[in-house]
Amino acid sequence: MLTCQAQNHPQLKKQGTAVQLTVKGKPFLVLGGELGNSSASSLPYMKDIWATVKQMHLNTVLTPVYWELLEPAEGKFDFTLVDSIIYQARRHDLHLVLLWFGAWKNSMSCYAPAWVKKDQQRFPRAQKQDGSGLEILSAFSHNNLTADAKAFRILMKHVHEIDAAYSTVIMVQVENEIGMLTEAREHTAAADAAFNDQVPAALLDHLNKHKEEIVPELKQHWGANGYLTKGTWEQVFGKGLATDELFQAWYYTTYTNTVAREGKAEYPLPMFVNTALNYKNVKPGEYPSAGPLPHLMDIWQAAAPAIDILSPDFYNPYFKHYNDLYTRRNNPLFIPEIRFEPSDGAKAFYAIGHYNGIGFSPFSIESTDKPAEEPVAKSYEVLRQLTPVILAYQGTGKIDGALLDTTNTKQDIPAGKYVLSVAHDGTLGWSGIPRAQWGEAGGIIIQTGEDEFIVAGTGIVITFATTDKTTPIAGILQADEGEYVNGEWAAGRRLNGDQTHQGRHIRIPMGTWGIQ
Ligand code: N0T
Repeated sequence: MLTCQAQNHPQLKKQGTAVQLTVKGKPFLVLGGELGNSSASSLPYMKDIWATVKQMHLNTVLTPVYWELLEPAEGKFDFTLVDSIIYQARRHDLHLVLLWFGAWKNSMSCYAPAWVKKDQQRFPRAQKQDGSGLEILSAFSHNNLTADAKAFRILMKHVHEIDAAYSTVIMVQVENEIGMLTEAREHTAAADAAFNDQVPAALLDHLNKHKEEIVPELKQHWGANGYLTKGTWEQVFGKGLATDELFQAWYYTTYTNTVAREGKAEYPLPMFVNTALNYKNVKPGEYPSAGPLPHLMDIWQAAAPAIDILSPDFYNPYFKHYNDLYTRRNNPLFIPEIRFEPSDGAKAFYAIGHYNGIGFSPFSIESTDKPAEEPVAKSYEVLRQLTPVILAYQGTGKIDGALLDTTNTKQDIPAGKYVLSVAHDGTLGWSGIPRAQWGEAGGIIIQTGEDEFIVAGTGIVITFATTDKTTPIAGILQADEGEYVNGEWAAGRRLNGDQTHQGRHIRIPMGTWGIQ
């Protein structure tokens, strides 16, 4: 039975067009929140946080594991913090996603232990073109890689020992927001030598093999009319910052893959990397470059088979835009960070319903005085009830999400012989709330039968049209509000009259959350 247990660790599995996380053999939806960077370094500080996140209906906490505190002296590991966090999470019936703050944290190497930071000969830093050093460990150093990967491997071995039977820990993030600054690539002697060397055949082979599918932003880089043939980086991809970034990406990726692979050798949990998204009109080097950015997805996929997911961190408002980009190339959507703000409530529905998202997680989730009042908490309560249904339908084409705001007020969702038109509740003009204060509305729509739908969310109004030319209108036969109790539908009021605008629509008003 040992092998049986070994195969029962959390893993990613395909269901239709979706990829789902399974925990203890069953699909799992991450209703998460990430702790502030320094919170998990102090057990007294953590004390009240568990109650806060429970009030917000989280089922998973994303927590850093700090290399400097895990391995304060070389080869001497201190598991006190990791153990306590795991035991406390378990006691609160919460899962954990561990974030390995190893060699890189938001480009920098601030979480490297003192014995690494102090020995720059043995653990070299990245250098700029003028030879000055950066507070960034070089990706071209075997010593850096070995030290980082070894610590990570020992962490995963330990997590396996204390947690494989419980699956408290369900996924692991490798490093954090990897990205080169303030130049597009490193200029150490080792980096320069690699740059003037041949482009690795593995990369050329991968790009040639996937020529038709690779993302257009990468393809445009060399035209991609013909096949790539061998040469140095500049011979193959041309001279310029874009090539510098691509080169650096390959080496970040191979490095990160080795760290992940070492960890998986002890305990093969699903592993992901997260991304500091760049913004328009900045050059490589000016934004954290060479990380798992949308234009570099193919590089990361080519070099990092041990990384299962490339994740976006949202600190910009372009939610649909970046989710569309990150769901290319068969990449599953997991959002480990999004700025903690009221719109998260609506966005959680959309990520999970529209993109078959594995999970959602506002950053610094403990930063609230009124946890139960947070929009995301209210959405999580609805999503918690609906989880079995959502998981059963993800990947089947019968689930979708809506995300609406003051400029994007209506979304049509085709569903069999119907078209559901989901509009922002503000468009009715019934609430008296000025347009500027509408806020985001969002929901999930699941078609559970030819003529039956479950809708859940906040601030949405749904009308129905028919695509069947022989019936002039689609009306509402029956509308019930209710909740799911242990996965079973428990109907509340039969909604009719004013609640359906006398049979014209289904409505979950702004400022309320519900399931119908
Ligand atoms: C995130 C977080 C934490 C145009 C920032 C976001 C977390 C890291 N970095 O609080 O540091 O560990 O992953 C960087 C996004 C910059 C905002 C750019 C606005």
